[in-house]
Amino acid sequence: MRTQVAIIGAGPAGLLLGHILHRVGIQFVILEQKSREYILGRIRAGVLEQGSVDILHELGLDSDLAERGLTHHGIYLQYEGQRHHIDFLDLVGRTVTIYGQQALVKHLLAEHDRIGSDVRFEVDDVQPHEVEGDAPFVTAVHDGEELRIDCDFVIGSDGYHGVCRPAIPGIRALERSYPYAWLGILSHVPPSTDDLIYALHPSGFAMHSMRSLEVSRLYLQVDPDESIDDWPDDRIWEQLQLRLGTPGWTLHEGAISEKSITPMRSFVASTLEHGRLFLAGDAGHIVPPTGAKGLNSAIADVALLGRSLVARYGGDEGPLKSYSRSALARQWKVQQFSQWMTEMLHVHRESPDEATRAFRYRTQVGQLEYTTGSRHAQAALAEQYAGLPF
Ligand code: RFL
Ligand code: PHB
Repeated sequence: MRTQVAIIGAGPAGLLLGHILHRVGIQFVILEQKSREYILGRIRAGVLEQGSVDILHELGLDSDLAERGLTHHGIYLQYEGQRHHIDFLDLVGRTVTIYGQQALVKHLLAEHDRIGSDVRFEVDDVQPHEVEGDAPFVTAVHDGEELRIDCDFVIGSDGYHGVCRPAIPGIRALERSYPYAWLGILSHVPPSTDDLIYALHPSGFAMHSMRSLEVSRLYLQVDPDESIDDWPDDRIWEQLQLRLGTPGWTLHEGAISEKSITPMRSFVASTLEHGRLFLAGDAGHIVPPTGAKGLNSAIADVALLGRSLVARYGGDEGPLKSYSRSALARQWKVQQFSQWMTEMLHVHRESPDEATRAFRYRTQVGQLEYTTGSRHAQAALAEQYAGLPF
């Protein structure tokens, strides 16, 4: 078969790119390794930058978001048992929206069903070929049959573990891992806070997020080699109470419906382009979740890549030629913000020396005191959290 753009991966990046192309009549096929049920069940990000919300609105993909998304004017930073509000709206005139990635994927997929897009699930052995030339193609196995899709462009929106990045000869990665992980839970209890709380505590980082006015999402810093089996519900709540507690405030507990441990990593590929193959989203870069930037970076990439492909079909090659450079330039700013938030808020236990660990902790408190005490520092945080321009 033949199409114009072969999209590999039906995460938020691939699904959104399909909609951008559909709007201008560019043909595409989306090939996804997992089942529809699997991708609809995946619980991940929860915060949309204002730019992400604006793009979904422009594309007419925000009906569910407008109904169920929760607009937040800021976040709380907590340390030494005190909670400080950072008011994004007041500082930079922007907001963020709490809307689960799971809900976004569900909506994008439902819209693909409505417009009759060719989205194929449970596709195995996907491989891009001849992307250096003018006639690339993708091979795969679907329903026991070998598939060959001839196309103009191949898009690798296949996440961190995908096949497209390794298909680029000589590609390098700049990366670092962190000596801690996040234990995340979903609980059927109304959030105990209006805005998200990010807390530094001597026992480790904790955070209170939400999915709706009925469902809370909470996270705890744990060691990366810990097993979820060592975290019965009672222990999770006890640590959340300890790390998030402030005088006169109550953290409401509820039934836990999901819990998992996620390692933390920063990763940027040296290029997002090889001939007619382009990478977008987690396929090209990963951030630790503390700045809430992974999903938003995927959306920023496809907004740029979509526009660039539209320009290319209109006869202008320029934007596509500069896609990798432009997307990576934005991504490095996002990387430094995510690393900064992560290191400021997590307890660093790796040094064997107690005095070094104590010094590190006190400088983090100093950094938080500066950040919450200076309007300039608050504005810098607000500007980056609410999102750099696309
Ligand atoms: P995805 O979502 O990983 O989708 C890639 C898709 O490609 C498929 N795939 C293949 N398909 C065909 N053939 C192959 N060989 C394939 N290999 C893989 C996969 O099955 C999958 O369906 O990447 P995408 O679209 O780039 O989207 C990126 C986001 O999912 C990710 O950055 C965020 O979830 C990160 N993240 C957060 N980002 C935020 O912006 N705000 C947050 O608050 C936030 N919180 C989080 C997060 C990620 C988390 N985890 C679990 C990693 C919280 C957590 C706990
Ligand atoms: C979430 O709601 O899952 C969430 C919110 C903010 C983050 C990370 C995750 O920084």
